[in-house]
Amino acid sequence: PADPPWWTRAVVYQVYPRSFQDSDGDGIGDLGGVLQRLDHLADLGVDVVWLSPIYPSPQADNGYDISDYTGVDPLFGSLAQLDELIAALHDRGMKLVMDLVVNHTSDEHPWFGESRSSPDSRKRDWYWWRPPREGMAAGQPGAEPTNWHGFFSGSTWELDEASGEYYLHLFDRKQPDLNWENPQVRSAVYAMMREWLDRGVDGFRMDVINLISKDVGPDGELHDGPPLPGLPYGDGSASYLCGPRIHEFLQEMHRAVFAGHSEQLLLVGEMPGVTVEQARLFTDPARAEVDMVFQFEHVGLDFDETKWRPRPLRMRDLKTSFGRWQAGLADVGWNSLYWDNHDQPRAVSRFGDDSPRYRRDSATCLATLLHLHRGTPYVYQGEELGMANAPFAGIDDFRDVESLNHFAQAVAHGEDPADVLAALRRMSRDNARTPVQWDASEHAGFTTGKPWIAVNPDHADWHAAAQRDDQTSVFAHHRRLIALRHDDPVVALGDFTMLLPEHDELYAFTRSLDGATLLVVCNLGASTHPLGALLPGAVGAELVLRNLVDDGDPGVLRPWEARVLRPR
Ligand code: ISL
Repeated sequence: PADPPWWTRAVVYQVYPRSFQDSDGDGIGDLGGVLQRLDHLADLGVDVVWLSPIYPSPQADNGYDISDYTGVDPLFGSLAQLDELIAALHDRGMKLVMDLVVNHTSDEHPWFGESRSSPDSRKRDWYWWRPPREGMAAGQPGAEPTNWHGFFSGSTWELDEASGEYYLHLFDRKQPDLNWENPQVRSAVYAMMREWLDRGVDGFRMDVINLISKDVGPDGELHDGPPLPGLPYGDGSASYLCGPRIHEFLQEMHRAVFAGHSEQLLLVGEMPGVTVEQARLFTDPARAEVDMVFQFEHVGLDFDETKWRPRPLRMRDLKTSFGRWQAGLADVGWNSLYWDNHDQPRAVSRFGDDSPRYRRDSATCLATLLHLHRGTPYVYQGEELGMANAPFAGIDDFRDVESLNHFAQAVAHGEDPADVLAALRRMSRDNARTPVQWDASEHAGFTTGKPWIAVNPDHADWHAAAQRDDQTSVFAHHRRLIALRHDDPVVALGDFTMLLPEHDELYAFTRSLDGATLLVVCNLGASTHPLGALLPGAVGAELVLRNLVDDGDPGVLRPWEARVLRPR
């Protein structure tokens, strides 16, 4: 049989450039900063860097609102520096994956400017323009073409006074949705992607790529969704999550952009709401769509209807979910594995225990659990240091459009501001966006200026400089996990079997390949558990890797202890 793809052995590191390293003192991270920190990535041993958007952008959504797909925003540096970064990574044997944001552009993209200029514009149909609801006047409350609630609160429709028509924006009003039904839009996107590949980039992380196909009727009809409790909007997701032409579009993209060299590339689709069944289709190599997807099930287990209604995670839910994804993509397709990214609160605070006593142990326990699954692990900047959620004092400390809009909308609808703030503290994306903590100095070594969002005060104790040469650090543990995946084909390719599915604190599984087996046992809690009775094979087994600093009693699993074992 053919060799397994290179990315089955790879670990990806996500750089969110705005918060990684500033090189020019303006308080915002940039490409010069990434270039200064390549040793950190090489030290960690990652194979791929995924770079969040650096393209020209009004920064309404920190660069996920792109006004020019072909350049670099001066805020982040220059195209020459990007070329330098590609070359420097390649020199060190690493690859660079760019963010591809093509569900929408910025409203300041020339395509949208032309589209908005007149209903007769040649690019009018490049976006979703619709008249007010039948019998209603433009601008009247409820006159929006559909009742959809946007990802960032409010309606998904914005009125353009000049034409009296609305345009669709699933995210911010400054992020109008491109109309993928229009073949000119698709060829323009594919041409742009080919240019980046010609420049040397090694693949794409495709932003909300399962939202590009909308369920539109033959006469352009779009449909209302079921009402949302307490809001004057409905849930439109049935009209845009994995819409009717999504597979057709991705296959067309693959033929137009990747055909002939896809083996060297990494293609990962970010797909909110994707199911295992759909993911099998997206990642089946025979269908030539993407290599893997980011699914959202496990990061939706700790809240009720919306992320702003958090509740504790139940261990059984986590096992059922991960177990189903491991099984569902066992014979076909491939998983991507993540706890953290720039949209999620910090894992050690969310699923671990960030109290001084257990922060190191729970961060390394969670990492062990994740990296030992079958799939490609993604490490988000700072995760390798055990970075935690930030102590935001009030609404003025937040920067993210999603958080700010939600606060305004919830308070306007009568929620208690203190409750809304409490939810933001737990779930806001800004938790992941505080600057990377490089050292103990005033701004954590991130900038010599004033950081665009406050540095977490815990950087005095939690920073890279202290961890790099400390074999017991969260950083050193990540380095060992990454090396283990590189060295042991069982970690990369072994079959996954969940053990103890009902247990409330222990998460255990085996990985097996060609007669070799690894047994992974993780204690996701603060009590001690005897292993002998639960997993007899664990007691006499050879220790491959552990997260706690000393061996301990092989028959007992201590709080937040994780062990990778080779049964004899
Ligand atoms: O962050 C989320 C959880 O509330 C999602 O709603 C998130 O907006 C969604 O996962 C899509 O994310 C991607 O597209 C957005 C951008 O804001 C995110 O940063 C990006 O990762 C729009 O481009």
